[in-house]
Amino acid sequence: MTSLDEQARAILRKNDRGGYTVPTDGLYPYQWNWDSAFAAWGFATFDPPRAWAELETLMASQWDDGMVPHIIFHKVDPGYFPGPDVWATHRSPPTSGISQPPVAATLARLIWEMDTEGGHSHMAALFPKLLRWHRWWHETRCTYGPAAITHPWESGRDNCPDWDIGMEGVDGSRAGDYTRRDTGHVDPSMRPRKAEYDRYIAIVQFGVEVGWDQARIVAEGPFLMADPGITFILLRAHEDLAAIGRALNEDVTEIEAWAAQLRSALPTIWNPALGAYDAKNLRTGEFANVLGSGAFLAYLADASNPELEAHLMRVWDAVTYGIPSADPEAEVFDPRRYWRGPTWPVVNALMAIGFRDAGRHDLDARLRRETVELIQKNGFAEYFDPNDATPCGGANFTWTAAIWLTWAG
Ligand code: 2M8
Repeated sequence: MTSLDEQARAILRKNDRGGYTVPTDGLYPYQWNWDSAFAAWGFATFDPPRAWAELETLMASQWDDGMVPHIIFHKVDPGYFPGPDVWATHRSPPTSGISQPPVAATLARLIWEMDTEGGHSHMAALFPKLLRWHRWWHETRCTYGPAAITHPWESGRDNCPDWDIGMEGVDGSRAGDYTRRDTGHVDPSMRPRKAEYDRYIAIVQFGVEVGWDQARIVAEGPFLMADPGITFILLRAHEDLAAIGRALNEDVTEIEAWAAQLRSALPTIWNPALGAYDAKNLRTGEFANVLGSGAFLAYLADASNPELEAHLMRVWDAVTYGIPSADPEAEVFDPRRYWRGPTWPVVNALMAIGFRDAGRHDLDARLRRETVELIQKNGFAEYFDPNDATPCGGANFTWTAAIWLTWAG
């Protein structure tokens, strides 16, 4: 075990709040959905029971309609905004009212492979919950074909340029006065701008106004965009859930049908003008015309092609470290501003799962080498400048530690 392995384990232990892990101390004091699934994967390398507990705590906050919320506010902490009072979902424990990228089934399958015997009963208990969550995605978010998001936060890639055209239609002036907390923890120039935050809050307020009625949010809400990233993550997760179900002798016909339907919708998010998968404003039918890391998650769902790969190599060669979250040759590229350019070790790890499964060991080896270099040079940061490796956002980050233990290190 190297000292970086030890540091990574220590980060997971330190961010463990008992049954759930926070993304990082201070900036993110609650349980986040996809961060938690990555934390579980990391724990599985040295403490499998703790890995299962993480997933169980996450799924315990599932809503009656099947949704698994993006934040669970176990213990109120004034260090984060917007807190449970703003979301007003009236759940116990309080939660947000949107979801996040459904990586849990994919990572649960990997965790089960690492803990086959000990994990059997845990996997059997989690399966029906994951099934209900996937049904929720299929029924409420895939009505247009690809997976739709109702808030940029739902994508996990909050302020990436993909959402700019959808955000133009959101009236941020409704947000009123509020105090951000994120900019007190980290350099504000690395965070979304105020104009974006006003709109984030305005979309939350709409959810509160309609009592978090998901059908109304999809039909009438201020923001609705097709997300290539979630589409590929969900497609892959459907396939992993079906594999889990088959191993448990469950009937998986329904899951296979969801996967087939989602795969058949992929041509609707292929933008011929861009030569790549693209986000689409579902209110107007307009493409974002933005190349981002969501498109490259196609590898995770075995949905890449030579045209997309040419773009991948172009954007990757344009930076020094890892795959950037936005196209470095586009005007909007901003190498340190959160999801508008930086490279995210956690997204690199997801892409690498796809590279490996496709037998693309060349791509996996390069991505791994560059991600290792970032962490060796500058620690377990939330994300990095892809040009000069500057560590950005929060330090001692759970998912960066987790992907070190499972993939990079
Ligand atoms: C970021 O998102 C939250 C809102 O959900 C925020 O900025 O306050 C994103 O990077 C998201 O993908 C991540 O899950 C979360 C916690 O790490 O932080």
